Amino acid sequence: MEKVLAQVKEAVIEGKREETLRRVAEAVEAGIEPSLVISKGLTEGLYVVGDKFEEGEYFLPDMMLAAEAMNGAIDYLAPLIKKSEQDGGVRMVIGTVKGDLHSIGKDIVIMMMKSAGFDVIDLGVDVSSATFVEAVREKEAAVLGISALMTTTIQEQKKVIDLLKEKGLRERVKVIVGGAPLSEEWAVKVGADGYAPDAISGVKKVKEMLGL
Ligand code: B12
Repeated sequence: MEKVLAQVKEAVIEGKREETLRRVAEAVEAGIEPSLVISKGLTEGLYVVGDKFEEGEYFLPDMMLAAEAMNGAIDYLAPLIKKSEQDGGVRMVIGTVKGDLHSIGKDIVIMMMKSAGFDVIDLGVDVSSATFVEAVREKEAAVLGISALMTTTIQEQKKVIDLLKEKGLRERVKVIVGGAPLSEEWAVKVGADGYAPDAISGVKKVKEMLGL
């Protein structure tokens, strides 16, 4: 199992879409849980790509190739993630903040929330505070998820929460924030109800916040 996951990770680092898909299929055939293929193979690969980019070894096109490889694999894995009906009906609105185009982490959170039975509305990326708040109101969401991947965009999470307060909607919805640069302290600072470092703990956290 270690070996095949390492091969998945390596294929993402190299930005090889076909190779990534082939390795992911091998992992699934070997009986490895799709969620583990995502967290221990694909995601770890992307984190290495991020480090290489930061160190100047990789450039934007390398990061784009890796992201494409990851997205192809996610499309393949999504239908394999089992659906559970237990929490059916609880509505969540989620998006990535304004100025931020990173979608992969958010999409994995959506996949896991859906597999746990939540009804998820995806607002996409580069979402303004006004759009988040309007969606919470219009969709009568019980949960709002706000993703931000850059130190230059995480402040937007506070703007969304402040606007919820201003519009008198803050008490109606539980807010969870996520994204690689965040921490528990950050979540408290921006006034969220919770934070989770990854999609699986995100599902747990949301259930806990709702008392499910
Ligand atoms: C892939 C990638 C891209 C892709 C994105 C493709 C896409 N469709 O998403 C592309 C190539 C487009 C891209 C562009 C850029 N990127 Co980029 N990118 C990355 C990279 C390598 C991986 C991100 C990723 O997908 N990770 C995998 C997923 C699974 O992990 P995740 O996003 O962290 O999500 C998990 C958790 O955080 C959590 N989570 C996430 N959201 C939420 C929400 C909720 C509610 C919850 C509960 C949990 C949760 O759960 C997820 C699943 O477990 C990161 C490196 C890194 N360390 O993050 C850089 C990184 C984020 N990018 C960076 C930069 C600088 C850029 C660019 C500015 C580059 C440029 N010069 O143009 C642009 C910005 C574009 C923009 N305006 O947004 C920097 C940001 C630095 C900073 N200031 O903080 C990073 C950190 C790379 C680096 N080390 O320098 N990028």
